[in-house]
Amino acid sequence: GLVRKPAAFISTISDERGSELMYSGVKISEVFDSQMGIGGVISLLWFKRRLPDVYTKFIEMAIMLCADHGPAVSGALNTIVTARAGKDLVSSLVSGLLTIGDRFGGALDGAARMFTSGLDRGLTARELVDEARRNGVLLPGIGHKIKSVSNPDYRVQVVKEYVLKNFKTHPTLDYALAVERVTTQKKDTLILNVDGCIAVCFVDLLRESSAFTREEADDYIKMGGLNAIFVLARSIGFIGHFLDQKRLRAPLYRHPADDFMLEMTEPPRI
Ligand code: Q5B
Repeated sequence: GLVRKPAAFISTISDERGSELMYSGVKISEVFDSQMGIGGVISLLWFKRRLPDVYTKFIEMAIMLCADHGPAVSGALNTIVTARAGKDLVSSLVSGLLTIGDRFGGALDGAARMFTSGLDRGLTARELVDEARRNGVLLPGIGHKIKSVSNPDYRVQVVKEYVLKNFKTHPTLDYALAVERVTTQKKDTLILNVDGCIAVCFVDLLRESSAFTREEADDYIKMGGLNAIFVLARSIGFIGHFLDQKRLRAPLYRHPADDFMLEMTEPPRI
């Protein structure tokens, strides 16, 4: 009989072989006819299902709110310096993206894991904070360089208000807000930041929307894909910074010498 050649790889999210491109089984014409927007496309290609509008709108809000946060943040600065060194779009974008991690923009996955771990083990907010301190770790999703209780982050307020109003239940957000009440007692910059807020709300989307089984939801939390929201969103801003520098014909960047301190060690004696 016929011997089937083993497949080189398996792919399950899109198919371009027929007369119409399909995203997770949905024809591209249907994607447009139903006006599902970028949130709907993300729900098809990332989660292989069509999420209700209330959740695709949340995803779109998160993307819009994280698209940029000025030129001073790590990633934008890298993109700007790279563009001014004469490099191309992809190199400049990638150099910005590579700064995203535990400290800058990439705290979503850590926050999702930390807050669900505390919640699932039945720890009070105070117990979670004390445990982190004992283990010598910072709580991902808590703290901001310039935003604080007295200088609140509008982005966090918008996401929080939307989820409190529109999600059926939001236990992870409630828990994170309880943790914020504890951490801000120590310092008023130790707020639930934009990474942390979007992450815990995403956990509530995964766990509470009825669109995922609990096993699927916890698998997404473990696999480390939530940073994708920030990565995708901030790519919009980094591309903007690249175009901005090129438009401005900005020359090669050199950091001003009066802005750093050179500490030279004595040469070894011979
Ligand atoms: N302490 C964000 O540090 C920052 C603590 C904490 C417990 C914490 C820091 C941190 C976790 C990672 C995180 C995402 C580095 C941030 C983002 C996107 C952005 C960026 C933008 C955008 C700020 C002072 C005292 C010390 C610390 C304690 C600090 N954080 N304790 N849990 N999480 N957070 N990153 O201000 O006793 O005095 O030694 O790593 O969530 O990236 O706009 O800039 O859109 O682009 O330098 O918004 O919080 O604070 O290091 O001086 O700490 O608070 O142990 O205690 P800071 P430090 P002590 S959103």
